Amino acid sequence: MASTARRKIALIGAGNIGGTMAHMILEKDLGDVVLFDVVEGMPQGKALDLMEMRPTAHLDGTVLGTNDWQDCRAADLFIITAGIARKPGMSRDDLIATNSRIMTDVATHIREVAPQAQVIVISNPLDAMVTLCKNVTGFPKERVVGMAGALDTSRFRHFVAEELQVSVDNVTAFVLGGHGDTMVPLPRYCSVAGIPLDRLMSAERIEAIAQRTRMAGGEVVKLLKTGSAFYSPAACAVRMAESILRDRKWVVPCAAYLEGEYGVDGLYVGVPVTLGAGGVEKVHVIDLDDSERKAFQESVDHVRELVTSLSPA
Ligand code: TXD
Repeated sequence: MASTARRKIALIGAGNIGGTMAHMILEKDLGDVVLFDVVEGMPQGKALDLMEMRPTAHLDGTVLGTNDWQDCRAADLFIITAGIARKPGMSRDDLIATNSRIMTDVATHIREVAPQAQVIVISNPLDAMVTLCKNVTGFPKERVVGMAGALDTSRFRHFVAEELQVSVDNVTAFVLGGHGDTMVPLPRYCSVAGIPLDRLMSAERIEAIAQRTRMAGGEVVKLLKTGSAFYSPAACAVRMAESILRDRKWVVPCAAYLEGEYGVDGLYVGVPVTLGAGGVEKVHVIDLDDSERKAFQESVDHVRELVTSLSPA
């Protein structure tokens, strides 16, 4: 990726998250956006609306809405939300059959139009979709990463900040494992301005917040009724994109392909990684106590089961 040229960012899926990311990318001026969807007119309409916002918002970047894969040619970064989202009563895993077909189609096109690209996958069930994307593109593990832990962490931080009435900026948190109800919030690694969380909150309150975090996606789905969360997932993916495109080297919990780290081999699992120009530049391995290791293992087992159930592409 040349450092002087404007970056080309292709958003595959122009629905709730895709459209919101286009807006956020323009505001941050991370590059020029291609907003792709299979629905005719919708990405073009959103792109036109965003382009007409630019004079008033003083923005220079461009957004192109399209149904043509050729417009995504040589993009530096793809962010994939293509697929269907949850409705009340559905689990993320219920989406697997439909979204596997869509992901196979999308990844095949990416391989063809931009073989050097970086890819961030958002579509659910996340751990299975990011695996499929890596398998179909054949891209190295550094260049295909999944967004989930960033969102789970953001939710945990919000709940802690709200309860303690402190700035969200002061709260750090870690959530490991798969993006599902088996995710593993790690309160032991959470702090408020450096103060360990257990000095500020009872064990019962911490566990209640960890549990709310596990179910937080469903809480939003239940309220919205017609789809799932989109502002917070969009912000998390755009932060990951910024770390990659601007080589910020932020440490972010992401679904990364493990080859021995945490005792896991050949599987995408949520772990803290350094994100930079090289994509996933480092997987950080942290100590887990017995109960954390047990919960992590259960989450890994669930991800493995889900990935094994993927029909051959
Ligand atoms: O943390 C996370 N990873 C997530 C994931 C958090 C929240 C939501 N998450 C998942 O993201 C959710 O379960 C969905 O699987 C995706 C996208 O969620 P979004 O809310 O943006 O869904 P929409 O609004 O339904 O948008 C999906 C778009 C829609 O416009 C379809 O027409 C399009 O995907 N679509 C396609 N685009 C391109 N190519 C193909 N083949 C295609 N098929 C559908």
